[in-house]
Amino acid sequence: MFNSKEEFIQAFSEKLETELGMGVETATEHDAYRSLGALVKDHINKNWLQTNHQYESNQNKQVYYFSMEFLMGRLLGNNLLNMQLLSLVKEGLADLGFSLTSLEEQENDAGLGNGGLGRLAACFLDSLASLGLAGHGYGIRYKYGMFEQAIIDGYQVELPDRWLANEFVWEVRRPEQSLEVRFGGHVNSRVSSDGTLIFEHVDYEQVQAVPYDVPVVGYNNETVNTLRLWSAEASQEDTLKRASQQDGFGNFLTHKRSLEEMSEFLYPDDSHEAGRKLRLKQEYFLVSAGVQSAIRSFEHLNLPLSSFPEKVSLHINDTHPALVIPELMRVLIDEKGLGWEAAWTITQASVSYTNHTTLSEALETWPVDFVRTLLPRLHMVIEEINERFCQQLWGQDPGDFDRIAKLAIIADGQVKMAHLAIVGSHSVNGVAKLHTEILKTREMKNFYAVFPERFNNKTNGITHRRWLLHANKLLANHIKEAIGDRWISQPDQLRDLIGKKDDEAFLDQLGGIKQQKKRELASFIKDNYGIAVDTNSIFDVHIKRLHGYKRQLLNVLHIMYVYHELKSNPSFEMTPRTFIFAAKAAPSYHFAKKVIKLITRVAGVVNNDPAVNGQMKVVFLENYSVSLAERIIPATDISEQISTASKEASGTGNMKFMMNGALTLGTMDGANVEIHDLVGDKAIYTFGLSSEDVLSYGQNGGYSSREVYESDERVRRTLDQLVHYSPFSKGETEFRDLYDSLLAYNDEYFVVKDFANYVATQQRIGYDYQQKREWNAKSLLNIAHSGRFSSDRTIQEYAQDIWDIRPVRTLK
Ligand code: 26V
Repeated sequence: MFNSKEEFIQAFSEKLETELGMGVETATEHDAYRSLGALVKDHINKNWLQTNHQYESNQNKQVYYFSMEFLMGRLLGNNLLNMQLLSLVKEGLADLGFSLTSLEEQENDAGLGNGGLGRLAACFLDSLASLGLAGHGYGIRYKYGMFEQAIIDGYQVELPDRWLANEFVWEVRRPEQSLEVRFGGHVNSRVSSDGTLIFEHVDYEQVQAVPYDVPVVGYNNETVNTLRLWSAEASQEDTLKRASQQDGFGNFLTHKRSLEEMSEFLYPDDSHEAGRKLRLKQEYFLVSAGVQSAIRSFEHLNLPLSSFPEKVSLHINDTHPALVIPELMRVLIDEKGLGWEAAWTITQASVSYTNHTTLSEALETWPVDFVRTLLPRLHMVIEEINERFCQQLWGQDPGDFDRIAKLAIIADGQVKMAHLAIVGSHSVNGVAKLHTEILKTREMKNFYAVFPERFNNKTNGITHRRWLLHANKLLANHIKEAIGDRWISQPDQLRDLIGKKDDEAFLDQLGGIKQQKKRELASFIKDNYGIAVDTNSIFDVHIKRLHGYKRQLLNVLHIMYVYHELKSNPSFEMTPRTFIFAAKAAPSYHFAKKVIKLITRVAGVVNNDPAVNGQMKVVFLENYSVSLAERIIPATDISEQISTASKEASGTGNMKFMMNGALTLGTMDGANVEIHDLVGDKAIYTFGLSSEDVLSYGQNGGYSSREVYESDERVRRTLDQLVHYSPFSKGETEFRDLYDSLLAYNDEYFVVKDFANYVATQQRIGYDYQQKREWNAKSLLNIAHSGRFSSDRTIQEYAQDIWDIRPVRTLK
C-alpha cells in the first residue's frame, strides 16, 4: 500500500505504463481513470483474499443477499474513501495535473436497479462490509442496466444503458466457478432400490452462470466482501453439440442468443408486474446459480447439511428471488438425498424475506403454466409446499375454505410469490414502522394470524459514507470540526450537533455550506441546460421514480397555481423558488410520461416569462441516477416526500436529504413518520391525509374529487388549465388524461384532496425560509437526528434479529 503522496505518484505512473503502455504526459482523463482503478484494485485484492481466508478459517456464518437489483452508482470515490486514500490520491493526482473529481466522472454508473429497492441493496452491502459482517450480494450482471433517459421535445425517450462499453474496472470474471442452470424439459420419477422416490430432470436446456465478482470495500477495516453478479452464457459443451448438428451454426447462434438474453437487460418497470416469461427466467437464473454457489461454499466446511442454517442465511430482497425456497428444497432432496421434512426445516431456517411494497399491482404472481413448462421440477416442489401448507391450515381450522383460498400459494392458476416467501421463510420484515403495521393489520393480516412470530420491522437506512462523507465533504468536515469524528463509526453520535443549535456562528457557516452546494448545482444547471437559477431562492427538490402515488402531479399543479397568482394577483407574495425535478418513468407507463411532459411544458413557460423570472424557475434534470442524486441532494433546501399516505413503504431519499440538512415537506407516510418523531413538528413540514384516512376511503368510499373541484376555485382554475386554453395548454387534448385521472376517475392518489393543504404548507415554508438562522437551526436538527437512518443501524438490526451474525473483525 502506498503510504505517501510520492509513493502513490510512483505507483500510479508505473501502472499507466504497465497497464496501458502510456506516460503521464500523454494520458487522457479516461486513461488515468482506468489505471487508477487498476491500481486501487490491486490493493483491494490483498484484503479481499484475506477476508475470504478469514471467513473460511473462522467458519463464519455467511449471509447471501439475493436481489434482482443492485444500484451501485460509481465506485472509485467510495472505494478510496473507505480505504482512507482519498486525500492522498487527490493530492498526488493534482501534482500530475489531474483532478480526482474529473477522473471519478469518467466512471459509468453501475445502474443495475430501478430505484429504492436496488439502492437499498447497495447501501446494505456498504454497511455489511463496514461493520465487518460476512454478507455478500448475489445479483445479475445485466449487459444493459436502467435505461438512459433523454428528454426530447419534452418527452422521455429511453436509450440503452451501455455501462459496460468501456470495461468495468472493478469486476473479476471467475469462469472456474461457473455453474449450470437448467430450464424446461420433463421430470421422470422412479423408485430406487432402497424404496425412495427419485426425480430425474431430462431434456432440459442448460445455461452457464458465470460469476463476475465485484469487491465491496469496508470503511477503514480491511474487510472486503463480494458482490457476485451472474452472467448467462451458452456452455462450451452445448455449443459444440449444436454446432455439429445440421444447420449447426445458425442453430447455435439462435440458441446462444436465447440463453444469453437471461442477463441481457434490467426490467425497467418497478411497479407493474407484467408477467413476462423472460423475467421469470431471470429470476430463476439468479436463484439457481446463487443457491448452488452458497451450497458449494458451505460444503467446503465439511459439516452435516443439518447445520446449513447455522452457517448460511439466504435473504430475499422482495419476492423476486422467492424461488430460492423451492430451489433449495430441490437441491437438498434431489441432489443431496434429504427427505422432505429435513429439507423443509433447513430451508425455512435459512431463508428470510423483506417486503418493499403494498401496491397490489406490484405483487408478483406467475401463471402456473409458465412455472410448469419453464421449471417442471420446481413446479412439483411448489405444489407440494402448497399442499402441505393447506393441510396445516385445514388442521387448524377444518372447513374454513375461505381462509385456505385466501392463503394458498397456488390459486386461480397463479403462483403467489409473497405467499411462497412467507410460508417458506422464518422472517418477514417491512421497511418502516408504518409499513410493517400495514402489513400486519391489512395486506398480510391473515398470514400474521398464522405466523405472528415471523413478522418484524427493519426501518430502512442509507450509508452515511456515500451520502454524507463522500457526497458532501464540505458539510462532513464542518461536522468534524464541531463534534469530532466519532459519528463516522457511530452515526448516532451526530446527535452531539444538537448542542450547536444556538451557536450563531456555527449556524451561519452551515447556511454558507448550503449556499456553496447550491452554487455548484446552479453552475451544473447553467452548463447543461442553459438555465440561470437564483441561488438565494429555495431549492425545492422532487427526485425519485415517476409514479402516480409519488404525486409529482401535485407538485406541478402547485407550480401552475403559483405562476397564475404571480401573474394575476398583485398582492401575492412569495419567496423565490427553484423547483427541481428528476425522474424516470417506466417505458409503458403513459400517465407517468405525461407528467414529465407537463413538467417540461410548465418549465418552458415559466423560465421564458420575464414577468416571473426573478421569482421562480422550474428545472427538469434528465437521466436521474445515483451520481446525479449525489450532486442534487447536498444543494437541497426542501425535500419533497409527498406520496399518498400509506403508499410509500419507506422512502430512502427522504433520509439522504435529511442527512444533508434539507427540511422535509412530506405526508405522514413511510419513514417520514419516523423522521417526524425524531425532529419534532418544528423541523419538518407535514401535510395531507393520514394513512388511516386513505385506507378508510379506500375501504368505505366517501371521497369525491369533483366536490372539491367545485367548491375550491383554485383547484378548478388550476385543473382547467390542463385542458382549456391556458399558458400551459393551447386547448390541446395532450393533458386530458391527467385531468381525467383527477376528476373522471376520482383521483386515485388524493391529489385534489391534499391540494389546499399542500399550498398552505408551501406558503408557510416560504415565510419560514426568510428567518435564516431559525431555518439553519432546523436544518441542523435534521442532520443531528439523521444518524438513526444510517444503514449501519439497519444492518445491525438484521444481523442481530434475522441473520444471527456478528462482526468478524473489531473496527479500528
Ligand atoms: C417490482 C417489479 C415488478 C415488475 C418487474 C420489475 C420490478 C422491479 C421492482 C419491483 C418492486 C419495487 C419495490 C420497491 O422498489 N419498493 C421501494 O423499496 C424501497 C426500499 O425498501 C422503499 O424505500 C420504497 O418506499 C419502496 O417503494
